[in-house]
Amino acid sequence: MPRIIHAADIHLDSPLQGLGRLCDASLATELRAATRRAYDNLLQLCVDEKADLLVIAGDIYDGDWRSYETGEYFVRGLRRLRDNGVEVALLYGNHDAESSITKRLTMPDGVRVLSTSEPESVEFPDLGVVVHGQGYAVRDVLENLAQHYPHRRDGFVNVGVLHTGVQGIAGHARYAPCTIEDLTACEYEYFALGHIHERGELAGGYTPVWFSGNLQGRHPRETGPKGALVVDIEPDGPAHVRFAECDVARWETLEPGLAACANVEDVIEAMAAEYQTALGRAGDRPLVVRFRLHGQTPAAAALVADPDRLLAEARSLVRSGSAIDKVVLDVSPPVSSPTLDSELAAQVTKAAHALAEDPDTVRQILGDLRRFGLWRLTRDTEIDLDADETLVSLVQRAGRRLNANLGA
Ligand SMILES: [Mn+2]
Repeated sequence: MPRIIHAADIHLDSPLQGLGRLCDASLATELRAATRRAYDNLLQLCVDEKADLLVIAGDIYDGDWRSYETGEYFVRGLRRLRDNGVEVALLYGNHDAESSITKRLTMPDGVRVLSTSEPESVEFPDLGVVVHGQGYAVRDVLENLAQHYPHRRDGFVNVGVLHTGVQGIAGHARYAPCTIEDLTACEYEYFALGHIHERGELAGGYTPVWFSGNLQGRHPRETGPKGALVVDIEPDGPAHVRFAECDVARWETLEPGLAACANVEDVIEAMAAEYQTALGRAGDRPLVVRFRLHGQTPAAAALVADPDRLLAEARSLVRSGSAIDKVVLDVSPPVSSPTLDSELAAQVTKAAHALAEDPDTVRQILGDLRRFGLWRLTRDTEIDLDADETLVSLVQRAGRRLNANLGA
C-alpha cells in the first residue's frame, strides 16, 4: 500500500511577524530559523515513515528569494530524500508562481514539478500511483483550475494536487476558486490541497479532500500544532489519513474562561492554568502565547482599570524558551436581569455604603459583639475597631463578600 506524505505552504525563509514584541532576542533568532527547521522535520518524517512519495501542494517559498540560499536549502533537502528512495511531486502556488520567482535552481533527478500550463498527470509505475495537478504560472490565478482536472485513472491510486482557496472558505476564495464538488467529482483516492494554512478535511469517504495546513506557524494567528499528513492509500480507497507534527515553535491563543472570576487574582489564576496546559501541549518547543480575555466577568472593571498589570502578570508566567505576544482585553461586566438576588445585592451594597458613612452606628452594632473578643481576628492579627477607616473597610468587605455569595 503506497504511503504518501502531503505537505503544503512551507513558506521557506518567511519572515515571521511580531517577533519584536517578544522581549527575548535569542528566542526571536530561533524563531527566524523555524521554517527551515520545520522543513528538516518534514524530510525526516518522510524517511522515518518510509514514505513512498512526498507531495507538496504549493507555496514552497514565501516569494522571490532574497538570495540563492533559500533555493539551495530546499533543493538540497529534496536530494537527500531522493537518495533515500522517496519520490517527490510538487507544484507552485501563488507565493512561488513562475512569474514571481526570478531565480531558479535545477531540481534533483526524479523530482516532478507539475506543469503550470495545464493539468499534468505524472505516473509512478513502481508505486501504482498517478499524481494529477497544475501549478501557478502567475500569482493571480483566478480561474477554476479544478474543473479541467482529468477523471481518475483506474488501476492506479489517484492523487490530485491543487493550490486553491476553494469557494466558501471565508476570505480565501480568490485563488483558483473551485467547489468541493469539483474536486470530489474527479473520484481520486486522495486530493492534496494547499493555500489555506489551517489543516482541515473538506470531504471524506472514498474521495477525501484535505488541506494539510502550513508546516510551521508564522505569526500569532497561525496557532496550534502544524505539520504534514501521512496518507496510506490502496486503489479504490478509502485513504487512511493521520497528522504528524513538523513545527519547531508554536503560537497559541489562550482564552481562559472568566465568567466565574470575581477579581483580578482569579483571572490571573485562570491565565496561569491555561498557560500550563499549553506548555504541556507544546512539549519542548518554544511557545509564544497571546491571551485573549473576553466575555462577561465580574472582574471586568478591575481588568480594564489596569491592563498593564495583566501583561506584566502574563510575562511573569513565562518559562525560558517561551514568550508572551500580548494580552487582548475585551471584557464586559455581567448583564443580569433583575431578579430577587440582584435586588437583594443592590440593597446590601446600599446598606454597606450607608454604614460606611456612619462609623458610629457600626461601632454601636459592634459594641455587643466586642464582648466576644471579635477584635482579635486571629492569634497574630489584631484590628483596631476604634479606628474609623478600619470599620469602613470591614463594612465594605462584608458587603462585597455577601454579594459574592449571592452571585452578584
Ligand atoms: Mn498560497
